[in-house]
Formats: sequence, structure tokens, C-alpha cells
Amino acid sequence: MSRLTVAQALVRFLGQQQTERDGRRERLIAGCYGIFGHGNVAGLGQALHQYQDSLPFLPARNEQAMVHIAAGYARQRNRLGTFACTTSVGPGATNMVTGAALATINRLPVLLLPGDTFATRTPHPVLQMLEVPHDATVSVNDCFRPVSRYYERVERPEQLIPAALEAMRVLTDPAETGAVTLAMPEDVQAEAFDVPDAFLEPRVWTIYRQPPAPAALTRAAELLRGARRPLIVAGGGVIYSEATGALRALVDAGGIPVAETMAGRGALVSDHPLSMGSLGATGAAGANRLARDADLVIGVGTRWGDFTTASHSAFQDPDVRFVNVNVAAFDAGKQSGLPVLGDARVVLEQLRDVLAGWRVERGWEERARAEAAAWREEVARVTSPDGGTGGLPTQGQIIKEINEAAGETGVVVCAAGSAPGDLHKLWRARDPAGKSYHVEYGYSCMGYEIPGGIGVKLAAPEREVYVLVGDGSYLMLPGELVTAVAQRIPIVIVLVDNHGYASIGALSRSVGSQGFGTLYRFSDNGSVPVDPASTQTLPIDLAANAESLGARVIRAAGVAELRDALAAARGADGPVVVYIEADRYQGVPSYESWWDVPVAEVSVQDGVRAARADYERAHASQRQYLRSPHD
Ligand SMILES: Cc1ncc(C[n+]2csc(CCOP(=O)(O)OP(=O)(O)O)c2C)c(N)n1
Ligand SMILES: [Mg+2]
Repeated sequence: MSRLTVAQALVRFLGQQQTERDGRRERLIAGCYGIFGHGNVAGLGQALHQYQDSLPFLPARNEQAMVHIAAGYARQRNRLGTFACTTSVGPGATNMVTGAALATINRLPVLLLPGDTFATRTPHPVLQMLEVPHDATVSVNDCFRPVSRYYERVERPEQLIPAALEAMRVLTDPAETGAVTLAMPEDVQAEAFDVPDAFLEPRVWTIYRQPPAPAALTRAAELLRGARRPLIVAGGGVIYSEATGALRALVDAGGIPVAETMAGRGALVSDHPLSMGSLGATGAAGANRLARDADLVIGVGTRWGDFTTASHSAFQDPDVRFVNVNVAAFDAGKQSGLPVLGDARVVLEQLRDVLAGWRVERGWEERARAEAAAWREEVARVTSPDGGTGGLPTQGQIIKEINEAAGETGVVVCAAGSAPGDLHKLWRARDPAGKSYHVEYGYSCMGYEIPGGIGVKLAAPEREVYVLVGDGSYLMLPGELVTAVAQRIPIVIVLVDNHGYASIGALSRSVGSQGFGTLYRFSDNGSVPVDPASTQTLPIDLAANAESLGARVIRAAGVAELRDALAAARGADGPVVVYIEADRYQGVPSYESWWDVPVAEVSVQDGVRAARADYERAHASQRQYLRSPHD
């Protein structure tokens, strides 16, 4: 028994937690990021100071960003490790809500420790407190409830023990994981209690690989044998489960083509003859054509987001059926699919065994191989040196340079804007473990890029990390550059300036709204320049901004200079920002796909009326997937 404060007990406990999978152990909570205020400086702040050896403390600049660091780290570590994040009460706490949503939507473990108002209520209303006259138990931290997979407010010292144990269970359960929030009232953090020794001893959370129910596996194999045009859709679960080798073995043995979601991109290396690349709204031509005709779709570790399904228009065979291999029953049940509940690697290995000797129909496999080869050519065309207007490079060319610099093991990190779609289509994934592509597209959160990249680098110091960030995303959350400088984190940040929101501008034009509100111009509303003849951009110097935050900055004019800059950035002892202006209008095309963005049903604007007519035509291709996998 030790007499410790609640905060001291929690810090010591967190330092002792480990995960174990396949006999390999690692630290579950690598450290604690934080920003102090009155709601945590004397409680958790004191404990972190006293027990720095148990749990390293790292200061951040923005609470949202520190959750992104934790999420980036967790994803790169295949969800076996993460960071804790401590904040003050009020705005510091609610700044983490966006990060929590991102983590939960992407099924990534992060541990959030927002400070909370007094459990005793005595001095209330305390600074930064929301008063809810009819309910004294409500605090702003209730905002974490819908975005957390486990939420608890620790209002008594003894409560810490069950709360902390449950928090670790949820963090380490691949089916349940996401943001875990322990709201910590500021008085309770500083209160002492008798802590049992066993609570403070090392604890291992073993992640067992769950095998599928034998009957479900048998049915999945039956469906495959009966299928004429099967397609595998690889999601993030393939990579988290370290199942890329098992996927490849099944594909080699059975000849089934593989298309990939955003989180699953790179599950099969791009040069594999049956790697179709990206699927859906940002999909490759061949992948989308195969999807349209597939009669059996095997989703592995995917949540079937609308970008993957092209808003339920990707699969058009009227009799298409789904098999969903997933650790989470919730995801396994989608699209009326056959739920094969289990670990991706085990299921893929067992499927290969039961299908031994079987191979897909030759015509389908040949068609897939031809499509994969044609796509390789198309990527080469889109990323080739010609193209671009006014001498500015296109994003496709920029991506190619990063792809070359990254080689087999470098990681590209991205989240929002036009780059994720372009990367999804164009990135040639070369790492057999599938860890070279890190695009956060569950929440597609502007501002994730730099902190996410920091998390990736902390998780994989041996890999080069290339953050691709647009000017809009950069402006939203540049502050963690300072954290990268302070921690000497050598990431390369390619800052692509096209003077505004190119992606949303293009989307706006496609719905008839002329790019309204998406340009950085002297104007009333972002659409119409004050002087209509002016194409003058705002006097913003983002390169100078990055420099002022302590980063080394290289200004690259054009693709050749970008290549030199990426080479020069190698071996730096801190972040390097490579600033490059890019063509705003020359985007990578869309390939036989659609994304459901509803267009105004009535309007006085001709462009909107035309867009609505297109919308209604495309909308007619939307399907509900209802066919049972058991008939
Ligand atoms: C936090 C947040 N706010 C708004 C959006 C909607 N949104 C998606 S992309 C985008 C513009 C991104 O601009 P930039 O980073 O410059 O990339 P570009 O579109 O120019 O490639 C916006 C506003 C978002 N994804 N995240
Ligand atoms: Mg931009």
C-alpha cells in the first residue's frame, strides 16, 4: 500500500502498462503530452514532474494537435501503443474533442485526461466552468461522451482503480478501441488515498488473435468458390493486424484482385499484378470497373465509408454479396454481409488453407491484371513532367517526387484537401508491411498533418516521414512545428500553396457555386475579388511563417528544385519545411466514380440547376445492399 494522490497513482500506473501480441511486448502509454492550466498543473502536473521516470512528459502547443500526435503514433504502431494527453478544465479540455472524434472514427487508441470542475462543488463556479442550472453533474467534458469509446469522470479517489483498468481494456481491444476519456476533477487529482501495490505493478494486456467461427469460414469459402467475379477490399484492419503477408499469400494462391480503402492503402504493394489500387470516389479506373461488376466482395478490416463505396454506387451487380472480415461485429454486419468475426491475419490464413487448389476464373483474373497494368500507365501519365499551367507544378508531380524520395520505407502523412484523393490514386506503395501510406481520412481533419507526422516519426524513428499539407490545413494548426523543433523531430513537411481551398473550390464549382468562399483574396466573401480584374493573392508568406516558428525552410520553385530540396532535407536534426506553390486548377481527374454531395433542388442560378440534373442522374446509381449471404 502506498499513500499517493490520485494523479500520482495514475501516472505511475500508466508507466507500467504494456501490450503484447504474438509474443512481442511494448509500452502501451509511451508518454504524456500536455498543456497545463489551473485544472491540471497542481494535480497531474505535479505527478508528472515527480514521476518523470515512469511517464515522460512532453509539452504541446494546442490540445487538439496533441491528440493528433497520439493518434498518428497509435496508427503507425498498429494500435499497440499510444500517448496520454492532459489538459486543464474548460477550453483546454474541449479543444481535445475534435482529436477524440478523429481517433474514435479511425478506431485508434488515445487516452485523454481532461481536467474537470470540482467534485466537491464548493468554490463553484470555478474559472472556465459551464453552469447548467438544472443539472449539477454536467460539465463541458460531457462533450467527450459521444466521441469516446469509454468515458468516466473520476469523482472519488477509489474510483481511479476500476476506471483506469477499464480504460486500458478498451484501449487495447481492437474491436472497441478509440478515444478513452477519464475526466479528472481538479480537486480529486490532488487528493491522497491508499493505493494497493498490485495497481502499480507492471501489467500486460495481451491481444489475442481471434479465430473465426468455423461455420462462418466455411460459408465464406463456399461463397468464394461459387463466385465468378470476386474482389477483395482491403481496409486498415489488414495493416493493423499485420496481415499484409497473409493477404498476399491468399491473392497469390487464389488470383483474387485487391482494391484498397484510404486506411488500407498499401495493404498490397502497388507493383503486385493484382493490386488494383484505390477504390471508390477517389478510386483507380480499374478498381472501380471491377467493383462495378463484382459478384462477391470480401471486405477485410474496413468500415465501408462512403468514399470506399462511392456513396453506395460502387457495386452494381444486382446480386452482389459481401463477406466482412472484421474484429468488430458492428463493421462485420454492414452491407448485409456475411460476418466473419475475427482477426484479419488468422482469417486470411485459414481462408487460404480451406481454398487450397482453388483459383478464380481465368477471364476475371486476366481482366484484373490488364486493368492493374493500365493503371500503372495512367499514374505515369498523370505524374509526368508535362502538364501544369503557368509553370507551376501539379500536385501529381509533387506526389511523384515525394514517392521517389520516400523509397520503400518512407511514410507519407496527409489528411485533408485535394492531396488525400490524389495520393489515394497516385501513391505507389512499396513497403510490404503497408506502413508507407498514412492518410487520415476517417475524419479528414485539416490540421492533422503536422502533429500526425510527429506521431508517426515518434512511432517509427527509423523511417523517413513526409508530411504533405495544403496552405489551408497549414494555417489551421501550424503550432506543432514548434513541438517538432523543441523535440528535434526530423520530419519533412511539404507545404503546397495554391492560395486557398483548391479541393472545396473544385467541389463548389461542380455543384454550380463557382468556388464561392474558397479563395484567399481581398474580397467581401472569398469568391469575388474587390477588384474583379485582380488575381492578386493575399500578402501571406507561409514559408516565412514556418521559419519564424523555428523550422528550417527550403523554398522550391518547381519540380526539379523540389527534388533537390527533398534530398537536402535528409539527415536534418529537426523539421524541414519545403515550401512549393502549385497549380490550383489542374487536378487529378476522377475515374468512373461518384460522391454524394446533395445539390440544391431549386435555384435561380443556371449552374446549380445543371448540377442538380447531373446529381439526379448519378443518384439513380445508388444501391442498397440487401442480398443475404446465406441464400
Ligand atoms: C477542420 C476542417 N474544417 C473544414 C474541412 C473541410 N475542408 C476539407 S478540405 C478543405 C480545404 C483544404 O485546403 P488546403 O489545405 O489548402 O488544401 P487544398 O484543397 O488547397 O488542396 C476544407 C475547408 C475539413 N476537412 N476539416
Ligand atoms: Mg490550398
